[in-house]
Amino acid sequence: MEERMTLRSHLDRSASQAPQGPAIAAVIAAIAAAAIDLSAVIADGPLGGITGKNSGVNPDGDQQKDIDLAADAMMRRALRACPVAAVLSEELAVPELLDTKAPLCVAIDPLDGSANLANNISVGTIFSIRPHGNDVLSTFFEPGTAQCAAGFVIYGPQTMLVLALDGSVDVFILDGQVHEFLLIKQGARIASDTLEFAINASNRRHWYGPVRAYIDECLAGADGNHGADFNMRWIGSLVAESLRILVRGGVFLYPADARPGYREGRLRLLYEAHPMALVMEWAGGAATTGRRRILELSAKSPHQRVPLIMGSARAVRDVVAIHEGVEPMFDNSNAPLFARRGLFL
Ligand code: FBP
Repeated sequence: MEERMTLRSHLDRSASQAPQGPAIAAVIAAIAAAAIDLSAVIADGPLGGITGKNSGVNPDGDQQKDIDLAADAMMRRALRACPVAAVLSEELAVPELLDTKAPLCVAIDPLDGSANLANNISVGTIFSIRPHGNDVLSTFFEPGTAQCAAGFVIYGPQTMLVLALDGSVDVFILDGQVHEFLLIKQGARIASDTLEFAINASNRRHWYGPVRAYIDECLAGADGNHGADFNMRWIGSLVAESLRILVRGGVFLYPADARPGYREGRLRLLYEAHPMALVMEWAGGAATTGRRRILELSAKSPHQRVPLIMGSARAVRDVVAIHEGVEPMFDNSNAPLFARRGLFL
């Protein structure tokens, strides 16, 4: 079998280029090592003592499970040994200060979508790395364009790492025999056209006009302005939706809606939307609130929520056009239902 590049050698190569390259590489390597351990804990599930029971409430009011707390402890322990000034975790009210002279700050969702584990559905770790600015808090409050690297690990049928670094999105798979991530796709590109959308349609009655109009057009399919039928997916796991978009295109929407607590959407800017937006853009896709590019947004509080619409560039452009009151182009009627590619092609 052809020899694949390890994450370590990939990082060694890219580290030589960026000014903070070695520090960034150290952080990614530490997150990857913790993810390998976490993937074993997740795979063992109840056999390893994970009950899936609620253990408390996080600073944002979400239920925490024992596995959320275990994942948080593993990731933060790994980051303490890195050149990191502060880490903001979904499970912490405020960033944890580490070595305040260190060059990087990290925002992390240690285990996104843990409610899915009861059904054996893929979950993930999402991370965002940025250079340490004047002080810790203002670093986290810089726009998403300040990120120097980001990505996510998906714990599914295979454990994979999707890494946005040096302007490229690369995908690695965990080789469980040797406990290493191996490169399987360099320079992943998202199909610009798509006939697949993902949204939690049970919230339709709460959506605002533009999102409803866009989804109604998708549902009208061949009878509507698109002139082609759409397919729909909703996994309820951000990492799984994001990987699917990378592999075969698509558009994902978690918009703001009229429910109490959802007026700014559901997903968190610093450790969900910003890192996913970097992955999307560097892979040729796009990410918006519907009105503003996600990467241009700055958080005003650590756990700020944001509407997130991301994926294939032309689909995102159409959603933005509807928000702006402009007639969308819907010129994707020749798009294949799924882009004819996979990670290995
Ligand atoms: P947590 O951050 O609370 O784990 O939730 C995030 C998430 O699971 C995303 O992965 C997913 O896109 C979304 O919630 C699903 O939300 P809903 O249940 O409202 O469809």
